[in-house]
Amino acid sequence: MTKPNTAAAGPAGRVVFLAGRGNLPMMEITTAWSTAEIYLHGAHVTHFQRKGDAPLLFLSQCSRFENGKAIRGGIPVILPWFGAREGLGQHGFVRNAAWELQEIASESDDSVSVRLAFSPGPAAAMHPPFEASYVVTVNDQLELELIVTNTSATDTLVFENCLHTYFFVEDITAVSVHGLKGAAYLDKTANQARRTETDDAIRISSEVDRTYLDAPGAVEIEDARIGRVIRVEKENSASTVVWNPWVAKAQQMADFGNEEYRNMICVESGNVSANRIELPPKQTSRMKVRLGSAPLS
Ligand code: TA6
Repeated sequence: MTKPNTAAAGPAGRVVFLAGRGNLPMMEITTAWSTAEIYLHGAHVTHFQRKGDAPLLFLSQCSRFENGKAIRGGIPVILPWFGAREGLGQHGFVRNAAWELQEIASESDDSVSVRLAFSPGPAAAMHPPFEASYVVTVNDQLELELIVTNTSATDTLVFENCLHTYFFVEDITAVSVHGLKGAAYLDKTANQARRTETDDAIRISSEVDRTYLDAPGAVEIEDARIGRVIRVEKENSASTVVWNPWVAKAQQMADFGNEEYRNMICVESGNVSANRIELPPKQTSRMKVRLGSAPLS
């Protein structure tokens, strides 16, 4: 294991520490298959790209990179709640906070793993006590594991988690999302109306903001323009959220370009709403997400 704050060079994997956008500390990871970028701010993965492939993740050209603000794009880590909370920030507080680098492992197969830990600050003080760590493993895929421990000796920790992944697409009108047929979902564009997915292939031609519940299965994003299929595999994630802001919402977001809705789709993996987690005292919850891509056959 390499101590933090040094460039790690494994058999072929490499981690370099840089001052990223907004001068925020970030790690640039190179493997035989791919490159990735992770900011300590929010433990935010902002880039993953397999050699010869288009970037897997979307990152807004208008994103802010400043403490206390969420980065727009990449993979926001959402904890300990999803969505709005009266008088509190949306999507919890860990995505706006600095995480600590705990260790870097460069495996013999050229994978590079980075483990980060959430260091509770003032924002966490008003919330029941928990510890969180996040392991990002980079090879020809991107594997993410979000680990939450209830540090209370007496109380159950009720929380939501979500890896709010923004995927890059060439043209949203040539994209379809597969794997959610038959799942119940809450439609945020219709005041959280409860509906059932009837389509094998979900296509986007207006704002879509759906929380699919009891949906633990893999989801695929087919991009006909790039000619690739992105596969999202999950362990211990019962919810999938599909979001594209479309025109009006895109214009309302200061940290998102008016036309950028054409080049992104969020397919988010977590445990939200009725799938929230109730974690007994001193217990640990682990959620794993694996992101890969292949040519569209
Ligand atoms: O995951 C979908 C969603 O909840 C949308 O409703 C929209 O609010 C999006 O998250 C982005 O939220 P943010 O707080 O990052 O602007």
